[in-house]
Amino acid sequence: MIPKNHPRYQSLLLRDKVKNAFKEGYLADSGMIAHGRGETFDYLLGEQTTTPAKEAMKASVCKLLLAENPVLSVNGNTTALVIDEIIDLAKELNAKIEINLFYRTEERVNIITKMFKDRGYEDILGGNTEELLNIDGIKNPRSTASPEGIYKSDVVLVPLEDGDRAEILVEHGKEIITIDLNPLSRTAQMSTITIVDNIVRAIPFMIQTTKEYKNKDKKELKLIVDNFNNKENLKKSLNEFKIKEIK
Ligand code: PTJ
Repeated sequence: MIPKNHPRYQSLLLRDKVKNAFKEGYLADSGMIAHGRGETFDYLLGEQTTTPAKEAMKASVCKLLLAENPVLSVNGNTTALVIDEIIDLAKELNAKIEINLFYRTEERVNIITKMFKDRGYEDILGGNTEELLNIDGIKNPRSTASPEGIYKSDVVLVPLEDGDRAEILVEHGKEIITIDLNPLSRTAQMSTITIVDNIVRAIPFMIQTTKEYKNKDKKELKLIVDNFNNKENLKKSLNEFKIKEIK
């Protein structure tokens, strides 16, 4: 039991979620390492959502609202940290959710599928009973793609991963939005839009933004997307990392 007055209460709560997810069998062991890496970057950001991250999220929401077949890809860490919020975001955006694991095992996929279904979300894609296709070029189990989801998607949210999937999906004509606290990760560099923020703050912000934007004129959404430059925004995000002075 973490005392509420502990100075690192929020951070320890997230660690607990990650540890429990590992014990429950759906978070990869490497997922705990990934979480630790994320914590470090978040510490340096002051554990706050920055202005460039907000700009990236606004552009992302516009892109997802303008998409024909938007998909939110979920892995073990995303499920552990924000399963309820991802379901809310998918509903607000009218997007699909697909399970896509780097360390794919039947058992992990079954547990995550059940977690979504237990929350009343029946249409979860990427499960074990589905006939999955493969995205050429990705030489790992993460290449699976649901024919109704990532395979025919035009815009995909791919949070929390550092690898080659984003660039291969981009090569296949898809627009990729990532949430990654590390602005230097390969995924952050290769994505169409990079949100440098903690996923636990980012998804609620995106839900709120979707509610505000979803009745806007398409032209207005397109203008926000057109005025967004990911390279420039990534540079601004990198400048937000400050080593604080010791008092
Ligand atoms: O569930 P699986 O099998 O798909 O595996 C998932 C992990 C996360 C283990 C796998 O994709 C992996 O190994 O990821 P990496 O290469 O460690 O990349 C994870 C990225 O997410 C790193 O750049 C971290 O800084 C970042 N990250 C970690 N926690 C958060 C985060 N970004 C945003 N919010 C976080 N809470």
